[in-house]
Amino acid sequence: MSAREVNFDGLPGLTHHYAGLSFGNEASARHQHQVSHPKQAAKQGLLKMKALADLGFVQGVIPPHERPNVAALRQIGFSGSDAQVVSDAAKRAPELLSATSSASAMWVANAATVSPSADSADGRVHFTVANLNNKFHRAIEAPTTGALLRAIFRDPQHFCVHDALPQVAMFGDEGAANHNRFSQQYGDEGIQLFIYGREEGGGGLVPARYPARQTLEASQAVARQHLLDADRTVFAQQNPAVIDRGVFHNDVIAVSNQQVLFCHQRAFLNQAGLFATLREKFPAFTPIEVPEDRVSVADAVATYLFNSQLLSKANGKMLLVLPEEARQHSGVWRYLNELISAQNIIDELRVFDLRESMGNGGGPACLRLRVVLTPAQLAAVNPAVMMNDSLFVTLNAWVDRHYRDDLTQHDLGDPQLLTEGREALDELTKLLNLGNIYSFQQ
Ligand code: SUG
Repeated sequence: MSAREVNFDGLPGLTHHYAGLSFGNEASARHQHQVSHPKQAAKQGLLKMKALADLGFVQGVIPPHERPNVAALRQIGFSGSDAQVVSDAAKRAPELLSATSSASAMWVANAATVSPSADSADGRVHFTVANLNNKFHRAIEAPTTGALLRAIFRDPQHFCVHDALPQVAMFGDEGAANHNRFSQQYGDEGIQLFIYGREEGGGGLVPARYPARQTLEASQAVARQHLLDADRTVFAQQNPAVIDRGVFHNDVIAVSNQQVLFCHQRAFLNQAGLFATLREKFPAFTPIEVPEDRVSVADAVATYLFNSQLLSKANGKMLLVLPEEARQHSGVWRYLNELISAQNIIDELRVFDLRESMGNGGGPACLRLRVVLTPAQLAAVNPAVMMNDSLFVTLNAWVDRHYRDDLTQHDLGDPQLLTEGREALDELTKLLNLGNIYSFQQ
């Protein structure tokens, strides 16, 4: 058997709520202070994982982080017992309690950048934990992300998990959401495409309204760290104009799989030049470019058409996994159905209700981290995190036992929520055989 792509999905945590924390992510701003449904969020995520596993795709799960993050609150001046830290923060700085309670670690496309062993000089799978330093609530994810990845990809003979890049703006790194890889077969040596929003040290074009989170310097550092062949690595700038329209990560406007890049006409700066470079390095490169007059950037952002998963099926064709919002939009849905009959690569659409995550700007592709693995590497992954019938039942029952139905920002000040979270995660680490990874377990 040859290498295949394995998707690891982040499980929404117990404190999933709508805080409006991500300037530049319009869904996050729009849903600020709405009531969230953590139990439903987790169940929607589990349903997607299970459905894809049932279709024969290899699927894993990545657990939530401990929230509220009491250590982060202590670092910014709150003190006393853990319960006092939480209640004091709720009184004096509810927005900081909200940030340190965000369940944003569910969007594991931002957990790390991953390079398969076929592309790395030392023949190992490399992960660089993303520092996510553009937003406070996300910058605090890195240490736990590193611990989780090391508990899942344990064997240093096969896997190398690098810590996050330095936590400064120059190295702003948002992980796999700004990274694509092209290869004919997954196990072939590929071409890696790193997409950045700005060059810290250069005077290039930058968005005027919203932040460009990923820097060229960060992408270059990740490529160096992953021991990639410079001739097979491409760096390209995202179109700053679309960042200003709410495309805060490249995976909101483009998705790749094997030889295919499905993207909007306005995704990249100098898109024609980029396609020519990719074709030169990889003659099989096949772009499927959606014109603005069929789907506007605004509709792409509203429906998350491109935040889809493009998955290779056993029949040699590809499946596009979309959020329900793409089906609800008549123009986008019409375009998708025409696309299916107009080419012979993508032959199936599947739609999932991920409304809880979508409310914060997280679609199907945000919720998953792609890892290409050989059979030997897959056998070395912690087997307890792989989705199957029994894990699905176990995790649903775990969610039923521990998650609240509704949550508002006000509820975050309840110290009982911290206790509920710790009890749940303590149990989860046992279910998933992860060892003691959370700070409350140390
Ligand atoms: O970083 N939203 C996340 C969404 C991440 C989506 N990921 C990808 N496109 N790969 C973000 O903006 C909002 C949290 C809040 O406002 O409560 C948030 O963090």
